[in-house]
Amino acid sequence: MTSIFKNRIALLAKAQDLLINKENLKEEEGNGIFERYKYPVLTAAHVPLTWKYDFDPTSNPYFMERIGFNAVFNAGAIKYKGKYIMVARVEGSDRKSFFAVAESDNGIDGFRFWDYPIVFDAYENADTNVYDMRIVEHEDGWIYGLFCTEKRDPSAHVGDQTSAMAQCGIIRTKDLKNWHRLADLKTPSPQQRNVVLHPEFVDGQYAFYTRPQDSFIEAGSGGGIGFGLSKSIENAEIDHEFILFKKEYHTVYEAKNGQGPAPIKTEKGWLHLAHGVRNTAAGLRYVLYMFMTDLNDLTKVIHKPGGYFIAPEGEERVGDVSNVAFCNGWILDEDGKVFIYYASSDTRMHVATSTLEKLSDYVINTPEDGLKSSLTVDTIVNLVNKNKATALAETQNNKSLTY
Ligand code: BGC
Ligand code: BMA
Repeated sequence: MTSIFKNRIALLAKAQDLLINKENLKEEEGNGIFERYKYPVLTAAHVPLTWKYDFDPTSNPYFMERIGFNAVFNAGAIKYKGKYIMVARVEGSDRKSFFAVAESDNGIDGFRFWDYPIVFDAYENADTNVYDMRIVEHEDGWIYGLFCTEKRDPSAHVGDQTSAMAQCGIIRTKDLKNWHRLADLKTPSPQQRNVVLHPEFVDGQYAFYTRPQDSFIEAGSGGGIGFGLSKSIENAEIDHEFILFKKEYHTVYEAKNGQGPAPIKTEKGWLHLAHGVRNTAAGLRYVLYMFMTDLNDLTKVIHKPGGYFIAPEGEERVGDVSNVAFCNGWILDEDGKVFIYYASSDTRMHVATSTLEKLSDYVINTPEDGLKSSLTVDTIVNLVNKNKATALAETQNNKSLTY
């Protein structure tokens, strides 16, 4: 064994250990709605060395990297056996992505990948790439993973290597280790991305949030977050899609939008986290926004705070696909704390923390988007007037106390 070999193993193992064991720090100055943390929680640097290096000195005397990893992002999340689990999208340097489980004891640091990435069968041998898994513990007793399966558009002409088809793949498990592939979801729309399973049965059927799209990139005429029911999950098929949250002119979801993780049930309604996209001269900008739907009618939006909830900030703005915040995983703890796992710029994972109570307050009491500058100004003026009245009442109160 050469000394290069030994030194490199020691160096790399130590650096990774330091990274994984680094304590994460809450950023103090927030907006009162959620807290950000100083360090990303999962990155390409967290990928186990055994996935990258051949540890045999005879076949790898220089201890060279044999398999490269580009990014770790867009993770689904679940609390399982007391551990905070992310099912991350890991992307190799070959641009293929796949899924891998990472776990932590406290949800904000110490995330470590399991020994192997998730292995499951290709459905009819059709996926070229898979990404963005939503993990849902369904009331039928299974844990489901819904993800986007992508392949080249078979009708694309020979020179066109970018036209593609996106659909929803479905796998399920009981232990997060053994996964079984079911048939891909069928819907009336030509393509699908961001499909999410609702955790409860609706009228005895499986319920899905969908995102119909006319072509691979454009949401097109059907644009918005859709909803549909299927009698079966083994051969899931939605006959009718209802658009519950449309994209809208001059909002943060002008170009497209999509459901994030599965919604969380609260006393007041189902709490949703979604992404909204607008097109700019510098490309697409992805931000996160929230809304709430009715407990008895899942297609009815009852609260719709204006603007974004989380937008990429500081170093989050830069990465492989810059100016992107994306979220497909969150965890609700028994004590009401919520861990929001969001990715920045298709590169790394972060966590933001809040509580169910604070998020409900945010969704219910944030003014709606009036869809016009003048109405935005009216909302500000109303708030300033209210604050003046509060201040006046306070002074009068203090005065009467001193008499
Ligand atoms: C990428 C996704 C992206 C999609 C649309 C896919 O090829 O893997 O990350 O969302 O294209 O741009
Ligand atoms: C999409 C998503 C994500 C990605 C985003 C920005 O359409 O499905 O995979 O984060 O584009 O590239």
